[in-house]
Amino acid sequence: MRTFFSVIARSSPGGIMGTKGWGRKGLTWGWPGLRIVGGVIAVGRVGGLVLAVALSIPGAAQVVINEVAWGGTEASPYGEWIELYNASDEPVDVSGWALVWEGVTIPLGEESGGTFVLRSHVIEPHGFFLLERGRDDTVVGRQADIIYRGALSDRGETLRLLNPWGEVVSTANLGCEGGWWAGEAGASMERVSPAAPDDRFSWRTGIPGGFLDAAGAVIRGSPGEPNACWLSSPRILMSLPPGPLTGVISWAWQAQDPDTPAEDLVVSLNVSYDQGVTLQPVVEGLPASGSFDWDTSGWPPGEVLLVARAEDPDGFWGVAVLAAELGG
Ligand SMILES: [Ca+2]
Ligand SMILES: [Ca+2]
Repeated sequence: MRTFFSVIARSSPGGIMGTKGWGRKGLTWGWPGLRIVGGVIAVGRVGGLVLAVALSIPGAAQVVINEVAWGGTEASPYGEWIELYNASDEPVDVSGWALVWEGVTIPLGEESGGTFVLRSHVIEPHGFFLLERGRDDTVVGRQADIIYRGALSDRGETLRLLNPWGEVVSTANLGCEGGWWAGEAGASMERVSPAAPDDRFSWRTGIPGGFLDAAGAVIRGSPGEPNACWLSSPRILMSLPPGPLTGVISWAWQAQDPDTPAEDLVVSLNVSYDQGVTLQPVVEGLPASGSFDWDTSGWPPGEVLLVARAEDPDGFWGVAVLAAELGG
């Protein structure tokens, strides 16, 4: 059974837009007055505030770069691997597609360029596709769909998934200056949700999972499996009045978690004047849901990101983000 709920919110003034994902643990998302409708925008009204949640993953060919083990494995820094995920309800034939980054092209449907072993060119609905660099025992116990040549620099790369028309279907690490949004030597970079945008809030460092590397060490990551951060990270929605924010405003939020009781979640409300690079806390130590009367008069006016952040006791976290104008 699949259920839909918000994982990360990317917002427009006067509302929030969340994204849809799948869950294996039966979590359902609830917000009074909000109708969750797969594939469309659901709009509800909460205490007079307009709440909009974009739940759409465009139906066809929704394949994402879901995990990037740019730092290799414990066995070898060359033991890189990459995971794609088909978020749609249909199989996707990736013949003619390619995964590219600086100096590297990996065709997904033919043995050419960086691809020297091709075992599959169809990704099943809600299925995973694993690319291993160099050899199939980079990840032991999970057969690679593709074995490829090409290195990911520790100094950062932008990965792009291209369809047969050369259109960019998905990216990973776009906009990250001089490094990676997450991951480290021996640990992957996991997307927090297949539907999450590619930005600084959307990636987490992998944790030990169920697979071994070529030297028998546990891989920190989830090759060919749902991402650990997806299965464990809090989801949060928030709501603010529309228009420029002046005076005292009501900032409301609601967080849920796939595997942690709501009472164990801790929420903070934050402002960023630098596109999320740094967060300035407005208030911390909040419960999983509620509202806060925020006096904006003490904050410099300007374009900001408002970030509601929920964290569980294991350190998994999720955010809702709203681009807004502080009126001063
Ligand atoms: Ca994974
Ligand atoms: Ca959790």
